[in-house]
This record gives sequence, structure tokens and C-alpha cells, in this order.
Amino acid sequence: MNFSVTDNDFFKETSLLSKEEKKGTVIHKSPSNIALIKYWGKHGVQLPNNPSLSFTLTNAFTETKLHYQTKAENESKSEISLEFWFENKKNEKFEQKIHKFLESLLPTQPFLGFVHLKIYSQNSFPHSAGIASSASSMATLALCLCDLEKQLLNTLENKEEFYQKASYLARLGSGSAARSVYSNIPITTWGQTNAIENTSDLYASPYSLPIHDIFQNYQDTILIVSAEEKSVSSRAGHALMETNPFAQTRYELAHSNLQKLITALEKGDTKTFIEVVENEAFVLHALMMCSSPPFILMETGTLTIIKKIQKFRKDNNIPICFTLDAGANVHVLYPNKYKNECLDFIERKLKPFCFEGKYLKDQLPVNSNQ
Ligand code: 2P0
Repeated sequence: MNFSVTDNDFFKETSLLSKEEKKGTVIHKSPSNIALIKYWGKHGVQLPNNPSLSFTLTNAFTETKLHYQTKAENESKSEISLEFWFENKKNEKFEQKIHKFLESLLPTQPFLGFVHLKIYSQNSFPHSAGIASSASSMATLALCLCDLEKQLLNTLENKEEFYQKASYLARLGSGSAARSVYSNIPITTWGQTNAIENTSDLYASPYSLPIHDIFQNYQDTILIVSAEEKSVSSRAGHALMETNPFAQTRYELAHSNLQKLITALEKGDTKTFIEVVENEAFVLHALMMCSSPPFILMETGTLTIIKKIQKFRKDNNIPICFTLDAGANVHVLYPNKYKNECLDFIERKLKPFCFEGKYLKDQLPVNSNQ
């Protein structure tokens, strides 16, 4: 496939489905990701208004097991049949959400109506940590659905095609999930940009440009400032961009920040890396503050931590920086070679501002083929 891939490439006929009864289990694991160039604002069916780029995490992931059995001849093939367990308990709320998602896929993925599905999912990170799990959970579900299609219809044999489709389906579940289907790829991009070949708004791809050694095994320590649910859902957050007076400027800035980041990643230029990454975090939060209605997603502790990181960087000449998701928690980013100094700083100076002293140590995966 090339970059002229369209929605039609992801639609599948059920005529390939054999009549014999089939059952089986597929299992997948997907990492969480943290965007450096943020996706904030969308149009159409989950299409991003600007390209985004993210670091893949290693320790924060979702694991999903999908058990399937083909329906009997007299059972309806136009309905989804699903039971859903989260962390070993039947979860009605998640079941309804996934049911609705699968229903929305039925017109283009009709084979989903031909099976009874039992899905078991669990996260590696605590759910009371205010860490978004939609990216890793939708990505792992999408990978399972692609494996299901492969087993039922003998399609998606080609690896690249398999992952593109998984990313495409994950995107329909949650935008940032498109970037979470590639477990062992440290950097992922989603959204069409002339700066990177073969990029698409329909699915994310492994970052294909040179990465300097300083970014190998880059560290991300996630400081839990608030474990509460977000005050505004990401769906509502994205919608606020439609009336935000700075929206157009933001989309242009995302493109120029991406270009700067690409060069910094290649050259190992941590100074520019830090400028871009912190700017993207501040801009995301500034956009929410000047939306109508406005939202403040940072807490007092968030600001205190940010100031301490910036001071530590200046005083010690260590290229440590932060980024934020659409919430109060802080991702502290630093090169692997400064791990000891940075972890010591976090433990002594930042931990007191974390909710119950909680933080999670994470890092980029070591690059390997998918
Ligand atoms: C991102 N975020 O690029 C941005 C930055 C949060 C801050 O994408 O509505 O859950 O499901 O497409 O992906 C969070 O929004 O939104 C998000 P939907 P999603 O990671």
C-alpha cells in the first residue's frame, strides 16, 4: 500500500467467510503513548486537524484477550454479540461503550456480526492514577479485531497492511489510539504532513526519519498530580477547538513545531527539542484556558513541578523537560544517560507534589521491528 490509501481499502466483504464453525482466541498488548506534538481539534470521522507525533511507552500498557465463536445459522448476523470483562470483572459501562463502537463498524466490517465475542482487558497501570487508557485500550482492541478478521477471512497477511488497518480502526475508537498500535516503535506519527513521507490522516505510522542516539531509550517519569477524572472529556475538548479564536494559528504552529522537532530528533539537539515539547504542552493548556467555556486542566502542583523542572535544568545543565496531557499530571522527559540524577531529583524535589507521592517510571522501547 502507499499513501493513496483510502477508507475503501479498509472495508471487507464477508463473502470470504467459510460456512464451517470457527472459534479461537487472539491476544494483544498495546502501549500507552504521550504526544509531543499534540492532536487537539478534529473534523469528519475522527480526522485530525494537524499532524501529531508521540513517544511510545513501555511499562504502561493494556492487554486484551478476545475469544470468538461463529454464530449458528439461525442467529442474526446484523447484530453485535459481546460480553466484556475489565480486570477480571464484568464491566457494563465499558461493555456498552465497546458494543457501540463495534456497532459503528458493522457496515464496513460486517464479519463482526457473524461471531459471538468475549473480550477480557486489563491495564498494567492503576486506574486511579488519572492516566488516560483510551489510547492503549482502543489500540489493543483494534489489533484483536484485525487478528479476528485475519483468522475468519484469511486477509491482512501483509504486516504493514495489518498494522495500518489496526491503526485505522483504533483511530475510529479514539484518535490518540491510532498511535498506540506499534509496541516496539519508539516514535509514531499520525496525520498528513509533507515533512514525512507516506503519512496519512487515516492511520498512524512508525516514525521513518533519523533519530539521534541521545533519544534512544528516552525516559518518561509520569508524576501523578491528580488521580481524579478529567473535568472535560477529550471529545468535548476537541469540540471546543471549533470555536477557539486561535485554532488556525494553532494548526499552523503544530506544523512548524513538527518541522523543528524532526530536525532536533535527527541532530540530537535537546535545546530545540525542549523548546518545542514544552511549547506544545503550554499551547494545549492555553487553548483550553481561552476556549468558551474555559477550562483549567493544571493543578497548583502542576505549575510548581514545572517551575522546579525548569530550575533544575538551568542549575545543572541537564536536558530534562516536561510535557502534559489534557490533565494535571506531568510527564518528565530526559535522556537515559541522566537517569540517576533525574530520578534522584524527582524523588527528593517533585515527589512531595505528587498525589500520595505517586509516580510511574516509564521509557521508550528499544527500537526493533514490529
Ligand atoms: C494527543 N490528546 O495528541 C492529545 C493531546 C490529549 C492531549 O488525543 O476524541 O482521547 O478519542 O479522538 O485521543 C486525547 O484525546 O480523543 C488526545 P478522541 P483522544 O494525545
